[in-house]
Amino acid sequence: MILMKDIIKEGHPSLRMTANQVILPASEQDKQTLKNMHDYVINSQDPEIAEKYGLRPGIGLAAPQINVLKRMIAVHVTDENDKLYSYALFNPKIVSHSVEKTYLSTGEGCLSVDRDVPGYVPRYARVTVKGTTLDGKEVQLRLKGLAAIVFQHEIDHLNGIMFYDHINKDNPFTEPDNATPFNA
Ligand code: UDB
Ligand code: ZN
Repeated sequence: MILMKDIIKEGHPSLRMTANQVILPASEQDKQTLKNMHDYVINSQDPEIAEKYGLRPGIGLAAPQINVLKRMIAVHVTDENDKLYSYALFNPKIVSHSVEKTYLSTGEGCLSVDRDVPGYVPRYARVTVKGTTLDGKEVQLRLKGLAAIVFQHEIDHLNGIMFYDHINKDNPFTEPDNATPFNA
């Protein structure tokens, strides 16, 4: 089981490294790691489990955050229509995206960052993500809103990118061009 002590924090060099492709079919060890990541995002959103184990509720997690430099992400998030996006993916990749952008009106945080970093984080409003599931099936997901934002945040971690890298340094609350806010 993944606990808070397993999640590395900003300043750790692994968060700035590019993660490696997972060789498919995935090894049992890689599958177990990805399952544990998926369990974390699910369990951490259960108030009783979160309280018992001291978990910070997370909607996404990328393997580099547990110091595993492999291209694996887990997401468990409900969109504004109560549709659940619960995925554990090997080698996720954005294969296309909208011109239109979005940003979380509240700004972003990160399980690996223990401070508030104010500002808008420009994201694509819609993305198509391809990846391979724990069952070895290739999937293509069309995402918008919060689900699109989470996948972009997690895939950034695979490339050593932190959310605040995208914040405008002169004016953190500059509205990105072509953007509609996402109101959480
Ligand atoms: C999160 N959760 O899990 F808009 F219902 C964040 C933390 C860092 C605040 C725990 C979050 O943004 N929850 C949320 C947002 C909403 C509506 C709602 C719940 N992450 C995951 C992470 O750090 N992965 O690496 C950060 C998010 C920022 C934008 C997407 C992921
Ligand atoms: Zn993060």
